[in-house]
Amino acid sequence: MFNKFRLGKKQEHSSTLRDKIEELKKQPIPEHVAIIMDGNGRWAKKRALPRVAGHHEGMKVVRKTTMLANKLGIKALTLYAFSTENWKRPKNEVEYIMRLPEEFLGTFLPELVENNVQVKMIGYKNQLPVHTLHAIEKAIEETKENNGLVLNFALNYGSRAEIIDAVKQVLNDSKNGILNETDLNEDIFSSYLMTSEFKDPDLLIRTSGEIRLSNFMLWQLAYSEFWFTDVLWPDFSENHLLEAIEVFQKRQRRFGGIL
Ligand code: V07
Repeated sequence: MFNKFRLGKKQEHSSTLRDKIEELKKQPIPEHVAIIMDGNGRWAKKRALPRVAGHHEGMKVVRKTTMLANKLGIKALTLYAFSTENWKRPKNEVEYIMRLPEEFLGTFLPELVENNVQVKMIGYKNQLPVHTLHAIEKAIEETKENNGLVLNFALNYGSRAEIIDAVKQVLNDSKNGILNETDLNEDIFSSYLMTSEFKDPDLLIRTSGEIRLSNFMLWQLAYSEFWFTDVLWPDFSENHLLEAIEVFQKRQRRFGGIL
C-alpha cells in the first residue's frame, strides 16, 4: 500500500498490479475481449442514488478497463454500452446515457490518443442523436492511425437484427451475381456482420450476476470462453479483469492438454 502513495500521476498501477500483469503476459493473452457492462442501475439503487449516477460511475470504469486492456496487449475490447432494447428505458435516463460518449471523450480522448488507442463503434448509427454520433465519429477519425488497442463500443447494437441484415445483404448480393450460393460459408457470412473487421471474441465477460447473452454477438461468441461475476460494473476493478484473464489462461491450458 505504501507504493500506492508514492505513485505519480503518470504511473498509475501499484507494484502488485504490475507484477500480476507481467505474470499474465507470460501466457497467451486473449486477443479480443468483449464485456457486457451490467449492474450500473443496481449499483446506484444500493446507494439510494438515481440510476444515472450508476451509469456515470460505470463510465469511469470504462476508462480504467481500457487502459489496463491496452497495457496487457489485448488487441480489441468490445464494450456493450447500449442495446437496441435500451430505448425502452425512461426518456430522461436514455437522454443522460446518450450524453456519456461526449463526456467520456471530452475528458479522455487526449489520453486515448496518447496511449495509441483506436476508437471504433458497432451498432445502428442512424437512430443515435446527432450530438452523440458526432462525438464518436470525431473520436474515430482522430484515432484512426493509432495501432494500439481497438476500443470498440457496441452502441444501439442488437445481434439478431445484425444477423437479419447480413442475410438481407447476402440475398441481395446473390441476386446481383456478386455472391454464389455455393460460395457462402461461415467466413463469408461473418464478413457481412458489423464485426467483419474483428476476430471473434476469445473471452466474454458479463458483470452483475446475470448468466445470459441478451442479444449480444450471438454469432461471434460461438466458441468464446465466458466469465461471469456477481460484481456490479461500477465496482469492476483492474483485479477483476486480471482474474478473468487468469481463468481464461487456465482453461486454455486445460484445453491444450486434451488436444
Ligand atoms: C456508457 C457507461 C458504462 C456502463 C454502461 C452504460 C453507460 C462510455 C461510453 C462511450 C461510448 C462511445 C464512445 C466513447 C464512450 C458510453 C454509452 C453508455 C451509450 F466513443 N460509457 N458509456 N456510451 N455507459
